[in-house]
Amino acid sequence: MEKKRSWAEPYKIKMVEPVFMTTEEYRRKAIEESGYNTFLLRSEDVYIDLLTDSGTSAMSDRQWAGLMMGDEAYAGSRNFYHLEETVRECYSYKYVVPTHQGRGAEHILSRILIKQGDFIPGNMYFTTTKLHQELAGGKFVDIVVDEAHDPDNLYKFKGDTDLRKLEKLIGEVGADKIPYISIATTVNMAGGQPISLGNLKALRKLTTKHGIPIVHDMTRVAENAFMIQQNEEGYHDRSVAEIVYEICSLTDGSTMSSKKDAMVNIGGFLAVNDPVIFDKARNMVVIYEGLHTYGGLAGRDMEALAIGIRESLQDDHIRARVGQVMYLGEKMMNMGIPIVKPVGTHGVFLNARKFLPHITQDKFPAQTLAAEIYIDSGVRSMERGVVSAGRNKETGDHNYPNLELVRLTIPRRVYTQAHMDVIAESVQRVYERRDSIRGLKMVYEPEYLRFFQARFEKL
Ligand code: P61
Repeated sequence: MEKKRSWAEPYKIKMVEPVFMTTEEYRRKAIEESGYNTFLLRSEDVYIDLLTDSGTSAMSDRQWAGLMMGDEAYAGSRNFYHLEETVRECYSYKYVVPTHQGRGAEHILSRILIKQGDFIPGNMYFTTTKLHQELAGGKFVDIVVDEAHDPDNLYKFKGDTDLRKLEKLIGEVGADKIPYISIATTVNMAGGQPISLGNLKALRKLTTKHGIPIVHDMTRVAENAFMIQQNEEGYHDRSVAEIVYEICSLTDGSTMSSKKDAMVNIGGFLAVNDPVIFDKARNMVVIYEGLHTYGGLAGRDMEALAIGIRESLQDDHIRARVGQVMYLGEKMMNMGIPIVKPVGTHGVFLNARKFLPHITQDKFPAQTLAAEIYIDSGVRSMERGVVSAGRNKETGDHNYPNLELVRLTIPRRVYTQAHMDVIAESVQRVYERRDSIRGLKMVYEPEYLRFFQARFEKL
C-alpha cells in the first residue's frame, strides 16, 4: 500500500511581521473598552487576527514588484489595461469597471439594475450585497437550498440554489420584477460553502427561459472551483483556472471584492458582458469612485490585482490555501468542538448555538463567544449571527437566523500550521469553561451594518 504523502505550502517566507502576545488581564480590559465587539479592537492588541481574510492576505514578491510598476496617470493607466486583459482571459467577462472594493461594485450594479419594488433572489444573503439591494429599492429573497441553514448537514454543495424556490417566486411576482439573480461563489454566511456547476447550469437554463440575468459575486470563486474539482463528478481532471472560467461563462456579469481570492489589500470591480450596462456603469463610477480607468484604485493597486488574479488560480496555491482551513477544521472536529460542516473554504465557523446552548439568541451567543476567545488567547474572530443579520425592516425586531456562528477566518499565505494549533487549543480552552460564560446586551446600535460598530455590555 502506498504511504500517504504530506504536502506543504508552495512558497517560502521572505519577510515577516512580528505579532505580540498580551496578558489575559489586558485583553479583558481591551475587549470591555471595545464594547465586546472585535471590530472595535486595535489590531496591535490582537495576537492572531482571524477577523477576516479580506485585504489581509500576504502578497507575493511578484505582486510587490507590480506595485513598483504603477502607472499613476489619471486616465488610461497601463495597469488598467493589464487588469482588463486579465479579467477577460481568466474570468471571460468583456467589460471591467474598477472600484475601490466589492461594495463599490455592488452599489453601482444595484443602482443600475434594481427598481423600487423589485426582488433579487440569491443563494443566502450577504450583508453589504443585501443592503445595496435594499437601498436601491429591492428586496432580497433567499433561494439557497435548505441544507445551507443547517450547520450539521453534510451536503457538499450548500451554496446550491433551490430551483423550486426560484420558480415559486417567479410564479408569484413575475420575471419582470426580478432584475437578476445574485449568486455567490462561495457562500460566505453559510460558512464558505460552494455552489456546484451542475446546479449553476440548471439555474442558467431556468433563468434563460425567463429572460433573467445572473450576476455573480465572485469574491471567492477560485475556492469554489477547488471544491468543484475535489467533489463534483466529472471535474477531477480539470484545473481550477478552467473551472473558474466555466463558472463565469455561465453568468452575465459579476461583482468582485479582490481583497479575498486575488490577495490584494484593496480593490474590486464590476464586470459585465452587456455593452449597455457597461456604459451606464462606467458613467456612474465617475460619480462615486473615480474615473473609469481607475475607479478608486491607484495604478499600482490594479497591477498587484492583475498579478494576484493569476496567482489565485494556480492549483497548488489553492490546494494549500483550502488545505490549511481544512486542517484547522478537522482538528477542531477531533476535539469535539461544534463547527459548521462540511468545513468551508475561507475559515472555520463555530456553531455558537451548540457551543453555548444556555445563552438564548437575544443575548448574542456568537458575539459573546468571539469576545471570550479573544480574552483567552488574543485570537480575533467575527460574529456571524443575530447581530450580523440586523433587523426586519417591517417589524423592527431582530432577524433571528438559524446560523449563529463565530467565523475564524484564515488570511491567505499569512499564518503557519503552528498558528492553527494555537487557535484550536484556545477554542478548546473556552469550550471547557463554556458553562460559566454569560451573554451580552446591546447598548449601542448604528443604523446600517450594525455589527461593525455596535457596542455591548456583559449581563
Ligand atoms: C469579509 F463582516 N467580505 O468576509 P468589500 N461579497 C462577499 C464578501 O465576502 C464581501 C463583499 C461582498 C468581508 C468584509 C466584510 O459583513 C461584512 O470588498 C461574499 O468588503 O466591500 C466582503 O466586499 C464586500 C466583513 C464585509 C463583514 C461585510 O470579511
